[in-house]
Amino acid sequence: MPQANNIMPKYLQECEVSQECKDLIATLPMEKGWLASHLHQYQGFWHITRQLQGVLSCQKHFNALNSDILIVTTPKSGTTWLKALTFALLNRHKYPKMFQNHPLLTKNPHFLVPFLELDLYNDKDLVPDLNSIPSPRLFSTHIPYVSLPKSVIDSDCKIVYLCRDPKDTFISLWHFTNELKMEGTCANSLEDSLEKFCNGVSLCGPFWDHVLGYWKESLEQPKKIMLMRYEEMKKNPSFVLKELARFVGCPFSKEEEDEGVIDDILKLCSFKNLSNLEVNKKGKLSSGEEHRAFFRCGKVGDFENYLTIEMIEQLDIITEKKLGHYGFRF
Ligand code: PAP
Repeated sequence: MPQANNIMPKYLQECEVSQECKDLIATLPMEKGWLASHLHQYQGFWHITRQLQGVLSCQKHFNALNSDILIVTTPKSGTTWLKALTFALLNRHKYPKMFQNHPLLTKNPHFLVPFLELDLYNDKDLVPDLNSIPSPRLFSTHIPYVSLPKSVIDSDCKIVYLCRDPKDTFISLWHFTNELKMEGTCANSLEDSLEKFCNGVSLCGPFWDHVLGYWKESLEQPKKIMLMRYEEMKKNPSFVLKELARFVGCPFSKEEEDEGVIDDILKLCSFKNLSNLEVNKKGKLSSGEEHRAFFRCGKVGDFENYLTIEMIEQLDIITEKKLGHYGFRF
């Protein structure tokens, strides 16, 4: 359901950007956005204005530490879920009673694991002081590999990358952007949106280039980058969670496994549990998006309910052409 009142939410308002960002925008290719009015193509990828400001700021100011963990995702690939899982995993000793006083019961995962470019570095004048955050610091981003801050590349921080079959990613994005439109404005048609998506013109698109950038690097640097697929997480969540725990340097002990800690984390972070919490049914992000918009159906293969055979073929052909050649398949 679109936003019901007529006060324009923050995510739809034009944000103030620095002079540097303004000057840059004047030189960049521009397209009409899915939701915000403009998308700007920077270093090969499309960003809304607010995000571009954040990317520039992060590139300039973010100082990654070796102990940092960075969740990187293509938008709508399960970011909210992975944030919840990683937060619960890292904080399991601090909050052993997962169903009593856990922060995930009262706070949305996006609040607990902020986006670098959209939350922490989104103010053109303010550079956040992140030094007091205890290690390991956990952040997230949608920034493509080529645009990551240099300190992320140069440090030993860990990157957990998540992507999802583009057919489901696309359908999720299409629903999400229509959901967030103001009441009374036209919805984006499936056909027009698909054309844009296939042409690479989507949030942090081209989708396939985003995946390829991290896929190649994950092969080169397996200790630094772990690549995950939404479909694998759905199919074998406990295996993936154990792999994730090992990768970020806090593997589950035999005792924890026997005590059911893995199952507890999965239950706490499940679609059913998170989407039914009061905070996720009623709350909003500071940028105005309603939390419930991040919990639609959480299924693999929902695209079959929306895409024609021709549309499916179109997306599959691009995927095979752009990623199959590099040995990557969903
Ligand atoms: P973001 O990239 O904008 O932060 P993201 O969390 O990746 O959003 O996208 C939401 C998708 O993850 C939704 O997919 P759908 O539209 O196909 O339903 C949402 O339902 C799904 N999702 C959110 N939480 C969970 C969860 N706990 N388990 C599985 N899927 C989830």
